[in-house]
Amino acid sequence: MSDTSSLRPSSGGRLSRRGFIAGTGAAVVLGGTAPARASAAAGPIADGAHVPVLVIGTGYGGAVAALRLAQAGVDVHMVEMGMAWDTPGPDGKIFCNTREPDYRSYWLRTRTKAPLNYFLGFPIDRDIPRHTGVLDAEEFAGITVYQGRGVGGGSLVNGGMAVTPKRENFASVLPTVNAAEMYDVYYPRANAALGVGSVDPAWFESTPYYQYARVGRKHAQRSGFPFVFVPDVYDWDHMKQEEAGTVPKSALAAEILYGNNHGKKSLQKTYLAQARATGRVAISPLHRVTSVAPAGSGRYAVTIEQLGTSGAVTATKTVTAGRVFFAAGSVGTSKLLVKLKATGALPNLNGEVGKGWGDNGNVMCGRANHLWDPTGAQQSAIPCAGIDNWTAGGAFAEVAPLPTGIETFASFYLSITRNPHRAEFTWNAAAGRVDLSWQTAWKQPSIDMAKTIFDRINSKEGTIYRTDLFGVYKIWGDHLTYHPLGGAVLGRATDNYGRLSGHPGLYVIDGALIPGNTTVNPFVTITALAERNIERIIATDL
Ligand code: FAE
Repeated sequence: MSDTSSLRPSSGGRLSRRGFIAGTGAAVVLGGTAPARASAAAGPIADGAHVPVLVIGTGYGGAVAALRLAQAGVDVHMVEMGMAWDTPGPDGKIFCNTREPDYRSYWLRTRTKAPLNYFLGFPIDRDIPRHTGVLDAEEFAGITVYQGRGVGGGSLVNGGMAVTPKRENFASVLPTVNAAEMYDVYYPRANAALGVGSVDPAWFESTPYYQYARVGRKHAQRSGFPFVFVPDVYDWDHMKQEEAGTVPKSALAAEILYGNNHGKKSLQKTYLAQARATGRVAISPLHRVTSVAPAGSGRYAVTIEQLGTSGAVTATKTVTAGRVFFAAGSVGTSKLLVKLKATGALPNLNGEVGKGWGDNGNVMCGRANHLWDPTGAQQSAIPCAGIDNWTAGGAFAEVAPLPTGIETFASFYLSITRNPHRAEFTWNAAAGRVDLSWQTAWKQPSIDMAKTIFDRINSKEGTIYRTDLFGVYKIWGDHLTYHPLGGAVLGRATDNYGRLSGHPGLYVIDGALIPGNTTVNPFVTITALAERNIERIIATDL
């Protein structure tokens, strides 16, 4: 895929549909992979075990590392703090939907913490049983960071928007990485393995489920903004069948934030399915890494807590590994590294660890449409389009769904902006935790950039901002991010391929490598960068 093919200009007319690799379960196993091996198929990791490679986390970076290492003949054990998400609950479903959050929704909370937490000015959060649910709303002093918990990481809860940044923006993100290699080799590799595809433009025009996006397009275009279709890893044929009623509804039944039961090609169906099929990759869910320290002979001792579904620690294990890949996500990896450096477990990490963290400029808002511009009671939970004002105003706005099941007359947007602020993780010895220096006021540049789009649209349409979605008379969702990035930045905390300085055999391979912004939704870039780095590491280190 070229850089320009990820975002397709929308004229509202017919555009050819992009093909994608169907990526479900065993059907996508690469030819020539090894037969299942008993060693990797065994259960959770045992206390005292030694593994050649241990991967912390099962999101994008971890999944790429595990698959490519296994294909190179290396046995890998993945340790994941969240659940496996392979067993249906009492209602026959693995995940709950956004309208009825239950015990499966949140990571160890007794009350939901919905990103959009008010409606018509009233709070909508509700009590839930404490459980190792799929979405973590992790609270720091100035920001709530939403993350996926479970085998598949963020791929379990995200919108699946699979965006390759414009090539001219890439150098501003990762200047030390050869862009030609990324766009010729690693982005195409990542997009293929993730199963990225795009909505059928003809169906887009006709289905009631994307009326909200068509209204978003009309308003964007009338104000002169480029409106673009955005690829996604959802199985678009499945979505059409959902509308036809021939398969169970999933995207069309408000399944997104707390998991998707059918059409989304999460990592469980793509990279991780391929990795498992090699027979060389084992995964221990409900296992949380708390320490990594040198153990002599080039090995590392890894301390792991086994968790019950109430969050209680049921066992503590120590294993050794020849190499350890930190793939716990930007926040998870940064917190571990900062703690391990400060407490002396990994004393040789350099002073860049914990630095360079950003929120990808996320800010949310809604607009109140006129009564003659309804956005639809039926809305697909999977977004498929956005407004591109990156060059002129520093904002790319995803036209987001609001799948409440009733007509809201609201247009809802998640903007990604060029926010210049970067925060740092630090060890708080007194409290025994890692803090993050982000301040809520640092969202102001993001708000200003988002306003370059929405002030103009409101002025043109004669509309106003919604003030009832994030509090009482509050316009901006400026308290959160879905896109944590940085904390162990490539070329600073690590070398140019993710090798941590000072401790040979330790690597970072997730969103922590990216310095705070990707200019678009981040997981394709995280995946492509992981593909690049692991190829080099396999060639030179193993
Ligand atoms: P990630 O996927 O977060 O995986 C890290 C894994 O490590 C998780 O499974 C953790 O549970 C696990 N872990 C953490 N600490 C430990 C520990 N100590 N021990 C063991 N396991 C641990 O990392 N991005 C897009 O590109 N498009 C979208 O449409 C999009 N929508 C999003 C919507 C929501 C609601 C959210 C929350 C995120 C969204 N994202 C989206 C962001 C995307 O999911 C995120 O950038 C990636 O998942 C980050 O990938 P990593 O591999 O860095």
